[in-house]
Amino acid sequence: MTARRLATILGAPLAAAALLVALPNSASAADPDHSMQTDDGDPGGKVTLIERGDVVTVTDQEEDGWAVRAFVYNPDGSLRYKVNAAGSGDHNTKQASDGGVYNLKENTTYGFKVCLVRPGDIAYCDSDSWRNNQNSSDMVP
Ligand SMILES: [Ca+2]
Ligand SMILES: [Ca+2]
Repeated sequence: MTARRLATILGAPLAAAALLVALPNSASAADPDHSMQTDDGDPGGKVTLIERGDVVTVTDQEEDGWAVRAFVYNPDGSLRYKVNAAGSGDHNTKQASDGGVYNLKENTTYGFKVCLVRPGDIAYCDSDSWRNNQNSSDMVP
């Protein structure tokens, strides 16, 4: 079915949404298990976790003068690592295959926080606790 015919049937906005869904996701083959955005009204930042492979991705979603920083906290509340992205569409990924702190323990709950940052300023943070459950294809035990 062509986009034009879809548009006729569904109305243009629905057809556009359907086409977006149909397009392959170039950033990652897997949908994240967890996702949250910064707390500004039109969220400029996002962090996602794919449990398999401990894939943590921080994305700067807007060219708004703010960069984005994600924090990962150990179960005892101490900071495990942080990762930045700066510039519209820029993203940065850490995962188990990077080794060290980036290899999250399986069946363990970590704290995640995502904020907008600019020199001397950090704001619009959102935080959550996400459990890392899947270890079947982690590169490092
Ligand atoms: Ca930005
Ligand atoms: Ca792991």
